[in-house]
Amino acid sequence: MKMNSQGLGNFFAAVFIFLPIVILASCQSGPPQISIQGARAELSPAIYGEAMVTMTIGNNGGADVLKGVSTDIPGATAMLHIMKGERMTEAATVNIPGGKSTVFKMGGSHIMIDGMPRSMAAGSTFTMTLLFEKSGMKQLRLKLEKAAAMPM
Ligand SMILES: [Cu+2]
Repeated sequence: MKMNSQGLGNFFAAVFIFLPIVILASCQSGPPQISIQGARAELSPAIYGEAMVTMTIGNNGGADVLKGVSTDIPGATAMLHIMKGERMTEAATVNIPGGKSTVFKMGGSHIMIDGMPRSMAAGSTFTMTLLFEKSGMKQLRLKLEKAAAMPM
């Protein structure tokens, strides 16, 4: 490939600008770099006033721990749930390892909201706060979705 001197200069400029970004993005130690994608709140098909929140928590930095969840819904309680065999059980914390994504989903770790008032229905919005040991608080604005399907 033939490059004039200006093209070569641009090439090196690009390398020096992007190299530090690439190094940061692939770093698995040091401070966590938390990003939350695809967060969804779905009403329970079975239990009134209950909803499940699912999402993917990406982390391009060092390990972190999700140690608490809360909402601004009056009277409601939010909690971390993990699966113990076939049953959901409350957990005090969920580890968020570095350099990978942690998926919160039905049948795995997820967030459960209980005791929502009648005013909260499909289409209602609320704020969910996630508290990380190292990354501090992250807030998400979520909309309640209808239950996907009735369980058998
Ligand atoms: Cu649950």
